[in-house]
Amino acid sequence: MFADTAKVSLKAGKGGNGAVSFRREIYIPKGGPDGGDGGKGGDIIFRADKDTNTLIDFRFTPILTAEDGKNGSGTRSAGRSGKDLIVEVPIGTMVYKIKKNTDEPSGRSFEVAGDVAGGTPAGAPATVGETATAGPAYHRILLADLTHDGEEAIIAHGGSGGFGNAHFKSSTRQAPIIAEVGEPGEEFEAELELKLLADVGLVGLPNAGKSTFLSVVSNAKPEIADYPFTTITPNLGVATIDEKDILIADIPGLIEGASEGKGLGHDFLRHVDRTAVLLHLIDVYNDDAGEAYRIIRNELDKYSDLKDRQEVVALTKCEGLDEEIIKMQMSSILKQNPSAKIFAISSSAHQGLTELLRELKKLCESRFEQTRAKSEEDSLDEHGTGIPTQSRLADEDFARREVNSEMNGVSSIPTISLGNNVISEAWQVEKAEDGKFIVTGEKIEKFARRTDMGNYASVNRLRDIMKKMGIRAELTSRGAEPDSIISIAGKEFTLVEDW
Ligand SMILES: Nc1nc2c(ncn2[C@@H]2O[C@H](COP(=O)(O)OP(=O)(O)OP(=O)(O)O)[C@@H](O)[C@H]2O)c(=O)[nH]1
Ligand SMILES: [Mg+2]
Repeated sequence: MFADTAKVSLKAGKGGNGAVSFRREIYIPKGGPDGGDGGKGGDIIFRADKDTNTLIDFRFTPILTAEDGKNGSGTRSAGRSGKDLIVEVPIGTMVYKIKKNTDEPSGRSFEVAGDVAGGTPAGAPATVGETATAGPAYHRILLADLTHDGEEAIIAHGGSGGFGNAHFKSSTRQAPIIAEVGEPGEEFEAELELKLLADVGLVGLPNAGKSTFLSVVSNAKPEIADYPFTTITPNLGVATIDEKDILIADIPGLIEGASEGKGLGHDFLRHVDRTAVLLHLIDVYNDDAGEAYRIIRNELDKYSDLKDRQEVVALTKCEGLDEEIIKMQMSSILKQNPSAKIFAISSSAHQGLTELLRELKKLCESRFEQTRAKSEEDSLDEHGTGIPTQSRLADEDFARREVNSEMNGVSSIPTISLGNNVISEAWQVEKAEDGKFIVTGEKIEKFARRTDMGNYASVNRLRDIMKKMGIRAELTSRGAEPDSIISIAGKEFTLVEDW
């Protein structure tokens, strides 16, 4: 079975706890603090792999977990980091984080109007309600678009390990008994979507001769038969023309209503979505080639992204056929589209194939030139994220193969992942109905997650940090009393110790 979408639950490793420990040596009765740090939790990394073809495995293993970091110990021994989990996916896999629109940031137990901290990672475009599978009230955030073999992206970050008490020694604190706990790893639902990347996408009615064409011009060996919908999963093949490789994708035949999901329709249109050029094949034995052209063209026009894609038309099975009939079919197509470029070919007799492949190559190259010129103008897309827009991807891939053969591969498409390098110091205080004060904000939540709540000294350190960040002053001005409950990232404590 072919699977081109999948949903998975991801849980990156938790960071190990830092240790509280003191040196004990024969001649040093009161040694200094030597508690080591906890190890980092393992990341979940997705890697594009040319030998993986479908997302089917994720239907059987929908939960992916990376290893936790180990706790630190005495003699400044750091805990071992958790092993990263490497997940192999097909080339062309897009990874989205699913975010329910009702999702609350960690630790929140009530609704606050407006946007909340810790939502969309900086720069990542959020797409609202793209698919029906995750229900209406959610949006997806693109984390990575893995477009070439071996490309990797960290999808879920493991938590940092906590500092051991060796870190907390200062001139005024000679024997610190505090250590941090490890942070939890990122945990969320993700949606995977596979979109084939090719230079040329084959479209046409069932039985038009698409798979036969692919089998003759490329190394691919698709199934071919004289009945509709022989092809039920996409095939990829490489055709070489004038020392240039063209990657061609063959998809199941389209029928009227395909853009609304009829036949195998819509699911497969997405696979030609990222191709630079469409090759529209029409069986010359159709009663009316113009009508066959119109039906497919109509579906492509309704599938918005394909509307303006460059197109070449070829009448198939033309071997031994009367010139007059071929001309008649061509003029019928031209009535539908006066500027259509039409070739007459025969895959079985190998006629007209070289000319057609040359034309496809020319169009792929000119499309690539155009996009290169455009991307020089605006090297970042409209979101300023550096993520190439989808229509650009096929071209970049086309270019990359050229570069690969000449220079052994230096270009790469940038991918994004949940970067947590820049931590926002901003925070917010809200008073909940039950009288608790909820503090949110990336940095303070990070500290709170690392605080060992069972250790009064650690909690006091968190209180100190709140004071330094100005949060305490705000709490007091909002009416917080010493015994008020403060809640940060799900951890609760009183504003002042011993209340
Ligand atoms: N005479 C002749 N027959 C051809 C030619 N190309 C394809 N055919 C025949 O047309 C029939 C359909 O070919 P396929 O390549 O399976 O057609 P398809 O477009 O892939 O069909 P689906 O996968 O069902 O959408 C098969 O019986 C082929 O042998 C050709 O150049 N000449
Ligand atoms: Mg086929």
